[in-house]
Amino acid sequence: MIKPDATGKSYTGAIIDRFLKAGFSIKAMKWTKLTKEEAGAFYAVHKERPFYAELVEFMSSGPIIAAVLEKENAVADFRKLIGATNPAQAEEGTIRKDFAASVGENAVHGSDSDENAVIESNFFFSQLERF
Ligand code: 3AN
Repeated sequence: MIKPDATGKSYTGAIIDRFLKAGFSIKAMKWTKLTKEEAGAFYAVHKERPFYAELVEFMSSGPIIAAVLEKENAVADFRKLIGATNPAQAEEGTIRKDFAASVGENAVHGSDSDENAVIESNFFFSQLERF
């Protein structure tokens, strides 16, 4: 997902370019906006964390881009490409280093496992919308 901070600053094209240059292929993509309920459901695993309310508020504050990306070793390679959750700790050349402002508003989300990638893909896309 490209998050509302990044869509709001018009970083969308530059970030998608990073995905493609890193060898990911796009299997599905949509520009949409989450309601609070949808953002809450997407991040339900973080329900007990102190930042959950702030996260739900932020993720429903503006448009996002949801995408299904394909590559060998996609989960690990995507996390390398986006960098650490906190952009202050992200390596040079990573998306979060270059486009993120803070740990809460950190430009992109990446699935943390193949299992969650399937769950998160199904959250956003029907079978008709991907190939
Ligand atoms: P990642 O997105 O790198 O997998 P997670 O799963 O630890 O990071 O956190 C999920 C999301 O919650 C992050 N993308 C970030 O936007 C938000 N988040 C994590 N830690 C904090 C925090 N300390 N304060 C505010 N938001 C946070």
